[in-house]
Amino acid sequence: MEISGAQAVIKSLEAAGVEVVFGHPGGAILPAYDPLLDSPIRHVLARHEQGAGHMAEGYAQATGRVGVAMATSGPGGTNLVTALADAYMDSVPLVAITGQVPTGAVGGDAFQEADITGITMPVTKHNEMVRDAERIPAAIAEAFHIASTGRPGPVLIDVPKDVLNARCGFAYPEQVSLPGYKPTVRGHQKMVKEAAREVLAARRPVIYAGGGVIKSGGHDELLRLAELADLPVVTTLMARGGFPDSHPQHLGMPGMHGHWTAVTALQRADLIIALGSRFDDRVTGDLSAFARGARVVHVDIDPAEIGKNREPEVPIVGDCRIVAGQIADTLQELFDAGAERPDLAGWWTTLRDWQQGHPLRCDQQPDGPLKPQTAISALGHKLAGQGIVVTGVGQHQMWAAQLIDYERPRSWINSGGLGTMGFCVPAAIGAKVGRPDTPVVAIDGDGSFQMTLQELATAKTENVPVVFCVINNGSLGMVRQWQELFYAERYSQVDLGYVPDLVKLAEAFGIPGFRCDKAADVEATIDKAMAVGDTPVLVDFRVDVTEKVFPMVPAGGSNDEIVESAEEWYEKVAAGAKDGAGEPGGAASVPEHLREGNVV
Ligand SMILES: Cc1ncc(C[n+]2csc(CCOP(=O)(O)OP(=O)(O)O)c2C)c(N)n1
Repeated sequence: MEISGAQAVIKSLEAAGVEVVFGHPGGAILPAYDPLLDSPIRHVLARHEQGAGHMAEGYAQATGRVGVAMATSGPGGTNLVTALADAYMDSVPLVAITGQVPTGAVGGDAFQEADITGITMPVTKHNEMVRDAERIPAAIAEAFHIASTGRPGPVLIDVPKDVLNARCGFAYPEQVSLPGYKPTVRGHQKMVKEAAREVLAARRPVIYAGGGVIKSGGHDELLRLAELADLPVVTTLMARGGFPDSHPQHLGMPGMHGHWTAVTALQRADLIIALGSRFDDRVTGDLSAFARGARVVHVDIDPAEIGKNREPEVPIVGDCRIVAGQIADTLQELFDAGAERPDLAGWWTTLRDWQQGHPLRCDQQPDGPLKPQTAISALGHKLAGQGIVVTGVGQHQMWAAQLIDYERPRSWINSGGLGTMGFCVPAAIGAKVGRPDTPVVAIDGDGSFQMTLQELATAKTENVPVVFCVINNGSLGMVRQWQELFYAERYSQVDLGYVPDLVKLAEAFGIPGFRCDKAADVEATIDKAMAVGDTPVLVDFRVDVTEKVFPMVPAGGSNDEIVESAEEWYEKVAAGAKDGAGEPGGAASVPEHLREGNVV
């Protein structure tokens, strides 16, 4: 029986097991929106295609399944680009379906035409314009296969309107075979053996776990490997939750704003076992000064990552879950055969001393301005390792990564690679749609929030009960921090000026809104917001704009130069560099709506 190309699109999504599509309709994709009405697939109507894309990402990151976004041609497609780039950088499995102007009009600057396959070529794992309706099922099956296997990523399928309207047969392929696309998942046994030998020889080893651990579902294997040889573990921004924070072998997060001990342990290691991590500049700092004395075992499913930034002594191409398991098996065999366990007692003594001496600090005064760290830590305590935290980009993101304990994979969702402000609200909606029984707390900055806050209407319409918290400092806090520290407090375009009244805004969106500006009220406010449960809520935390994220490795600096507090910064890094500048965070630089007396 013949069906339309549009029906083939929807039937293919059904055959791929899709339960929800995040999208926004328009002319060229119109034919595909009609058969959606007859499909069991749920459609979530985002207010902006960027929102639809981030929702699909949040869904994918929370569930481990492929997220799906749908948009029309031209501006619909271009609005998706940021989310696609975001998914590409963070290896998020995504399939985007876009409408295109009719085949005959392609290339003619037709109304709402954009060369979306051209535009997205560098930010998708694969893309294709389907020119023949008969190919739709195979193209979509391939898209799901490519998005979800190997190193996951976004795939875009563009379908011209005449192809959507054409008649075709329908046969969804049971299996996809793509010659030339065969990700290597098992590590080479010789290299695995080498890796195990490196572990036996090391005296200061560290497992440097990255997002690949979560993507591969390799957290149990990581735990087994770490416990087998008593190895310390650090989890990157993308790997938070991939190893339980409460585990005694966990040292925290490395990186520019990482935990002091995690940063320094990597820096002083004699062996780094990199699992699904990519020696990102935010982790290495000055690459030439990074972990100079360390040998490196690098495990990654993407061969292009290996040796890209740091040449490893032991390169292993493969899936993190499988290779971590292989290394653990091999180590076990060596131990069973009488190999001596590495003596790490001295290393652990050093690490414990560092942990004692370098805790995270926050000097909340009971009657002083509410510190963002106080609000964020309290949210973490309330969640107690349960639930999912989603953030925007900025200081609040770093505090949420540092201060909240993540006990399980897929409990922390953020935009790590691209650093996309506006990610939080839609991604949190997508996460909650995917995991409706899990509490989802969105922790956003007031700048990031104002980029996609219109999606609160989507949350309300679709009844997605996320607790949206805005860490409201009236400022583009992270940029302000850089201007304070690197530009002698010359604040340029970081004061947001008028920030909408978020409680009234909540009211306008038909959801409850709460405000909190005192440390003493934080707990009660969170309790009230979390007790709501059946509808989205918005919490406005009015916080101290002068607070800065520490520890910090100065941009481009070596990880040896990690600084733990503003006092230390001004003493060491910026000594003498503050000529003529006012007091850090002086009253004049406090945004209008946060000045004393103006908090209502
Ligand atoms: C789309 C986008 N534009 C600009 C930036 C640069 N940027 C990084 S952090 C930041 C400020 C974020 O402010 P806010 O969301 O209020 O969070 P805060 O740092 O105050 O917690 C900016 C502008 C970005 N990451 N993304």
